Amino acid sequence: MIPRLDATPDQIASAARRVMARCDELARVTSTPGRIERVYLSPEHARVNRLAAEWMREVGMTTRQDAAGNQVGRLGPPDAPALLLGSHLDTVPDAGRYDGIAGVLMALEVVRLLRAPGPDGTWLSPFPFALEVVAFSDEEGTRFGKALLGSSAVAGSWSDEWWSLTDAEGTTVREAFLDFGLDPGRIDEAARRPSDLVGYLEAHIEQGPELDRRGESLAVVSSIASARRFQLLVEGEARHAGGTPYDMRRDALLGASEAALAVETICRAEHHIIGTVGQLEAFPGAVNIVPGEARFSLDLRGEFDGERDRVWNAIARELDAIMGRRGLRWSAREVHSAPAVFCAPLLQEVIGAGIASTAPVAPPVTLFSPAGHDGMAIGAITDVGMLFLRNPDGISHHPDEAVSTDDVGLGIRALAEAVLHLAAEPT
Ligand code: HGY
Ligand code: MN
Ligand code: MN
Repeated sequence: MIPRLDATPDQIASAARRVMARCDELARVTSTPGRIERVYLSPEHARVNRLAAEWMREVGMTTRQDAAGNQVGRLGPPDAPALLLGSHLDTVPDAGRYDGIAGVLMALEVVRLLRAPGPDGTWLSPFPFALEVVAFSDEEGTRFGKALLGSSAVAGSWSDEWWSLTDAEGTTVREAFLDFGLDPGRIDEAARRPSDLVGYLEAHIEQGPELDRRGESLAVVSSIASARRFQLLVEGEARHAGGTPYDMRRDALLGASEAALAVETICRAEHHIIGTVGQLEAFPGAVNIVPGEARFSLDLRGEFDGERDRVWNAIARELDAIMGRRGLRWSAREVHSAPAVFCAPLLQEVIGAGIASTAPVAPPVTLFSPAGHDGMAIGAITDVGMLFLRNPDGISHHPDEAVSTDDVGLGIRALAEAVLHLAAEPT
């Protein structure tokens, strides 16, 4: 017999209101007044870690900041394997206030609802496993370009190449670690062994329009898109904007622009393949000089790694053709790569059961996630499950990103019920 969550509607509503209020509080911790921006190993990262630690202790957890700057709370026997709950607290530039943040705070409310009273006012995990909440520190990769740095350290897949990555000011990851008070030499201490873990469950806003279009609040996630990110360089020849006839021009910006349109054309013809050029810059960047150089980014995702790579090869062939026609040269540097992660069937099942406990729609919606998540790294060491919350209009990575208090309440209940279903599993 699977125990049902013992929580009144008022308790759920109060938990949801607390999540929303704390999302607002964390939104005020930003490097850029008037916008939300919080990047890895920044003073803002340190401040939200302190707030998260305070809220973890408030529900009875012991807390630690790990060797990669992730904030971790734990409830339960010191030597038991842990079920990880959580998401990330870092943001993109000019971000919304729920991407990642809501998932960390909802995880804390689930712990508050599920914890069991221990001796002397302490709180315990009522399960044969411990409950941990992880606030990952760099899911977006905003500062150094490589995403999932925090969760990669937890997965034990940190690469020494990353120490020399630099931010816009030229600060390396190594220097940023030292500035933040972390010891690069101890990064391996952040790694968790598969035997330490029962699994990883993450609640996250959908960051797309599917649930809104279907009029549903929650969804099970089937898999998380694989990702590759590139920085591309196009080289032509800077020349006088007035005196240079078109037939003599090797305009790098036009080559890059044609390339960006080709990415859209090629990806639109595919299924579950998404390519985006989010950055484009011309050099030397004067109004009266034909751009001799252009740099642009490519964010390429796919449901399957092989499909994604096939499309990258098609894009590369088209870039050869475009630049050949224009007398330009191009090159690409890959700055991030992460495999697709398929959510574990058992975790999909318990999340589906959790959703069904909130509204007996049959069967719960299941969605592929074209958005990336920390589960892409954590999937290397344990099973991953994700719960999506409706994100009205699907707008995200934008200040208008939204989620309703009611849907947060349904998500908290669904996540808590999912944990109860998992705990009832014989294995
Ligand atoms: O880019 C993504 O999909 C995620 O929000 N980092
Ligand atoms: Mn994001
Ligand atoms: Mn996110």
